[in-house]
Amino acid sequence: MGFFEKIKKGLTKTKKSIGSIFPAFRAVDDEFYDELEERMILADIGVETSVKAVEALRERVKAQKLRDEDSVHEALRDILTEMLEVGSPSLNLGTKPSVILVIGVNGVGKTTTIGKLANQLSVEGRRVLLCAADTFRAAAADQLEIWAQRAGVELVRQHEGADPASVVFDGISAAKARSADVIICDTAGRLHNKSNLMNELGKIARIIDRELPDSDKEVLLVLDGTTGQNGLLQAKQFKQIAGVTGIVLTKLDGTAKGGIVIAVADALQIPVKYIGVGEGIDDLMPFQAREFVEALI
Ligand SMILES: Nc1nc2c(ncn2[C@@H]2O[C@H](COP(=O)(O)OP(=O)(O)OP(=O)(O)O)[C@@H](O)[C@H]2O)c(=O)[nH]1
Ligand SMILES: [Mg+2]
Repeated sequence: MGFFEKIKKGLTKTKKSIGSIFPAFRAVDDEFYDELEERMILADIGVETSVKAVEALRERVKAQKLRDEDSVHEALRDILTEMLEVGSPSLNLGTKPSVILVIGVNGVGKTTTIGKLANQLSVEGRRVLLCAADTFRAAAADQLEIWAQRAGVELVRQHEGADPASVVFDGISAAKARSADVIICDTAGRLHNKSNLMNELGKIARIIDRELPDSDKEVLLVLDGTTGQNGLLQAKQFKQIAGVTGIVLTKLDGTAKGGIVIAVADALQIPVKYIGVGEGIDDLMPFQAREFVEALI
């Protein structure tokens, strides 16, 4: 199944609850704009971004004298696509090794995403090494190890409760010794409290910078697509401490309404790089803005 079909299938919840984001068309009047804005907010696009998009549409309709349904629909697609195109959607992994640090609150799908991503990169011919820097939960490294086996990639781990930064240090040393291409670090989503978590991530980021000053680095923030506007709040907090370079939005196969993708990209000006569309190893897709918008509206 291609990107478009997968997304279209996943976003049936939106279709069921609000029909289409694009209201029944009579004329482009205030009533139309109000209804459109309301539907966008219901689809999780968020108040701020919805207001902004509708404002942009008003201007474009006026400037280009658009009147018929098709051209207004098309203009809206263009505007939403532009809002999603806030940076490169692909990973910057030019150096050997390069690093991907994966962060996010607990349960959003970090470890699963790492498994899927490791598999994709490995299939592309890169030597991947996973680093189990979530030492908080007993089973976390075991779970990552299962994914490493599935994807056929290497893993570096320590005992439960070990210092996560020291696991990352080990991972980097191993990657250098074995000339791995990409190191992917899993991290804990929950520690005893939030400031602990943020301190820990800061420490890991500093170790990576110190040990690999010239390497390409990606910091991927994983967000659960079904948590709606709460995801936006999380993203704002993580952006402050970890210099996020890309978003992975998971669980778009389930009850997600999808609009959160646009809200996050627009509010944070961080590109969405991948979306998770299931629990299987192949259920991670590189994000395509235009096709996403077409499936959404
Ligand atoms: N349907 C669906 N489920 C997903 C997706 N991604 C992850 N999951 C499921 O979400 C649950 C949590 O995933 P994990 O990868 O363990 O999440 P995590 O962020 O590593 O969680 P912690 O390690 O506890 O912080 C698992 O049951 C996954 O199978 C997705 O794209 N779609
Ligand atoms: Mg995990």
